[in-house]
Amino acid sequence: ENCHWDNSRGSLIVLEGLDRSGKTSQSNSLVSFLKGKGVPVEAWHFPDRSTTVGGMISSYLANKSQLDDRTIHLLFSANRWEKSSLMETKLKSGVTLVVDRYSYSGVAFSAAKGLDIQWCKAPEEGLIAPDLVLYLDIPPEKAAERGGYGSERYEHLDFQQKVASHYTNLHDHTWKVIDACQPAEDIEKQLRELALECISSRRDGKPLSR
Ligand code: DGP
Ligand code: NA
Ligand code: NA
Repeated sequence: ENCHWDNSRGSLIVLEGLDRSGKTSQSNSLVSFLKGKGVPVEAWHFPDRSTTVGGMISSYLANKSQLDDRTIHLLFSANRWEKSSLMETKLKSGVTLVVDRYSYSGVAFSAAKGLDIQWCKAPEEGLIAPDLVLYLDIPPEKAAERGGYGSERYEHLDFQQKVASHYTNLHDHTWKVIDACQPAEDIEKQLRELALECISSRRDGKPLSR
């Protein structure tokens, strides 16, 4: 039975995890499920490679350009900022956004290069805060076994191990940690329940926070 989702803002639901944690297929599956329930919802993904800034990020990830660590950090952040007013408009109009990666990726991946964590967090301050972060937890070694990494810059086991250790320091009250080594259907089921619970509780009118 579909619920009535009107009169409430949308939820900002973020999926995080290492490369090859299954995030992208899980977020697509979650969005299809929510659409089927009548929830106004869109799938988003950062980095958004379709913008000018996103093109620079994409070229960097493909090793086609070199940028210093702080420069690329700020570009990833700018890529979230350039979408933030659209994000706000969508959420306020009642659309739930399921976002594959957000500020936590920004901090975990740059901190893995040795950059200071507070410095990494600073440009993220003021972005819209997620209502729910679904962390797909997988040991880096297991992720590496999953058909191997692609050829992008960060897709190496030693780097992913560092990213994993930084992610564990970023958990806050909005996080739910899901064991990503479970069968895909079990993960799907848990994500669906958590997302529906989050969306229903938005009807209490909790405002967006930063
Ligand atoms: P994806 O398109 O989700 O596969 O992400 C591309 C790669 O970029 C992936 O290795 C994760 C990494 N990444 C995503 N967001 C950020 C960010 O904000 N900062 C940094 N340094 N890396 C990021
Ligand atoms: Na990737
Ligand atoms: Na991905």
